Amino acid sequence: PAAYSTAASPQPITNPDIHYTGIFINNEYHKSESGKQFETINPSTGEVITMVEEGDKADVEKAVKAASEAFALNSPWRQMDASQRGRLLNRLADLIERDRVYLASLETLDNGKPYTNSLNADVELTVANLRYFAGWADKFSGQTIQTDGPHFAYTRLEPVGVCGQIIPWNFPLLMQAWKLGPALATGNTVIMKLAEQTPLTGLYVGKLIAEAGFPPGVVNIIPGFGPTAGAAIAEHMKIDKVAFTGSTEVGHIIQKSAGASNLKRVTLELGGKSPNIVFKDADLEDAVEQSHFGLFFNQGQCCCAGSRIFVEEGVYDEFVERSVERAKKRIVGNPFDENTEQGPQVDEEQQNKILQLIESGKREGAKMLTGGTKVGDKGYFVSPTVFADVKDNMKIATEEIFGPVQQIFKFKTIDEVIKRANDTKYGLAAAVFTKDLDKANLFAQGLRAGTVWINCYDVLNAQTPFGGFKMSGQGRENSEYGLRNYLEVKAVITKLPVKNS
Ligand code: TXE
Repeated sequence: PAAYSTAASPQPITNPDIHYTGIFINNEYHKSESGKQFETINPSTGEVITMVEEGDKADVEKAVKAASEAFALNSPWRQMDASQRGRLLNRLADLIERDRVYLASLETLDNGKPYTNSLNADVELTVANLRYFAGWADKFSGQTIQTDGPHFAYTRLEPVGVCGQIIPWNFPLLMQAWKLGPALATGNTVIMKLAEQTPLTGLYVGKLIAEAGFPPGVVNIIPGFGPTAGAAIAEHMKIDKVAFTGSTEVGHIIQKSAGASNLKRVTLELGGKSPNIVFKDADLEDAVEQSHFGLFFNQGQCCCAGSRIFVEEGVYDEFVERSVERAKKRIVGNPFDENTEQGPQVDEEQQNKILQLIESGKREGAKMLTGGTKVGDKGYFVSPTVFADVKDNMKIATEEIFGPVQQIFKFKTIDEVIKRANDTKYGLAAAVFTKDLDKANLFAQGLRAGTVWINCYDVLNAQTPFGGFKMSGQGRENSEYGLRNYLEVKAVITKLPVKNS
C-alpha cells in the first residue's frame, strides 16, 4: 500500500499513440496468417482503442519455428555467455524504465487500472523483476558428485527449450516480466500469448526486446484468443514447456492438452479464495486498511485477493463498520486522474460476472452494506461493495469474484477458523493479523497456502516465491524457486582411468 507511493509521479499521457499491433516473431512485427484482426477496448469508455492482429495456430507455428531455430545448437543464443544474457535482461529493464510513463499510460488505457498504480506498482515491479532475474543468469550451477566406481559425475542445469507462456490481463506487463525473467535468465526461448483484453503493452515490449539486443526468435509474442492461439501452444508437439496464469478452468485444459500431446512440462498459477484472518488483538485500524487494500487493489482483480475476511467475534462489528466507511470513501473514476483509487473492471464480461455474484450474495442472505451497482453510464465500473454476515457455503464465499466485493465472516476460536480458512479447493495466499507471536506462528504453519502474510497483505516481490497449494496451481514463480521451472537437470558421467580421493 504505502509502498506504491503516488508522490511526484510524472504526468500520464492520457492519449498515448499506439505503435505496435502486429504479431512479434523473429524481432519483427507480422500480420496474422489468417488476415484476421480483433478489437482491444478501453474499459473506461467501452470504445475501441485499436485493431490488433489476431494470432492463431498458423502464427504459433511460425513462432515455434523461430523459437526452435533460436534454440538450435550453436545458435547465437545458445553460445552466448550466461552473464551476457543477464546484461540483455538488465538492458531490457533499462528500456522499460526509459519508457515507463508511456508504458504506464498505455497499461491504464488498455486495462483501466489507475495510472498511479500502473506506474508505481506494475512498471516498477516489472523492472525490479527483470533486474532480479538478470542477476541470476550466471549464478545457478550444477553439482559435482561422488559416485561409486572410477567415474566422475556432474550435473548441468540446462534450459528446458522452447517455452510457451500464456498470460492474463490483470497485470499485463508484470505477468509478462514474471514469465520472461526466469525463462530468459536460464537460456530458454519463448512463445508468449498475451491476453486478448490487454495486448498493447506486451506488444510494445517486443520492440524493446529487439532494441535490447536479444537475438531474433528468442522471444516471440502473439496477441490472440485462448481457445485458438492459446490452445495451439498447449497442444504443440514441439513446445517443451507451458507456463500458464489464468482461471482454474483453463488450467485444467492446459494440463490435459500437455498430457494428450508431448507431456510438456506444465506450471500453473490459477485462482484463489484467500482467507484473511483478523484477531481482536490486532491493530484494528491497520487491519481494516490492509484488508481493504488486500481485496480492492487492482479493482479486486488479483488472484491472491483476500476475499474471505474472518474477523474475531469481539471486534467483528467495529471491523465491519470501519470497512464499510473505508469502502464508501474509495475514489472510483477516470484512471488517469491521480486521485483515483479504482478504475473500471477489465471488460463487460467481468463486470457482468461480478454483478451476478453480488446478486447471488444478496439472494443467499449475506448483508450487503454498501455498493452493489454499476457506476456511471459508460465503461465497466463496479462500486466498492461490502458483504457482512457471509456464511461459508454461499457462492460469494466459495467462488472467485475477481472484483471489488469484500466478504466478511465472523469467527470465535482458533481451531474453528483454521479449519474454515483451509476449507477451500484453493491455496494461493492467506493472511493473519495479530500481535500475538504464538498465534502468528500457528497460522504460518497451519494455513494451506503458498504465501502467508503476517500483519500485511499483497507484499509481492521478485525475491519471494509465489504460487499455489491445491487447485491454485503448480510450481512457484519469482525467487530462486522460479528458476526451477525453466531448467532440466542433466547428469554427465565420465569414466576415469584411475580414481583417487
Ligand atoms: O480467464 P482465462 P478469463 C480468473 C478470474 C476471472 C476468470 C475468468 O476469476 O474472473 O478467471 O477470466 C487464455 N487454452 N482469472 O476468462 O480464460 C486467455 O486467452 C489456452 C484469474 O480472462 O483463464 C488468457 O490469455 N489458453 C487469473 C489466459 O488464458 C487459454 C487471471 C487467461 O484467461 C484458453 C485472470 C485455452 N483453452 C483470470 N482459454 C489469475 N490467476 O490471476 C483461455 N486462455
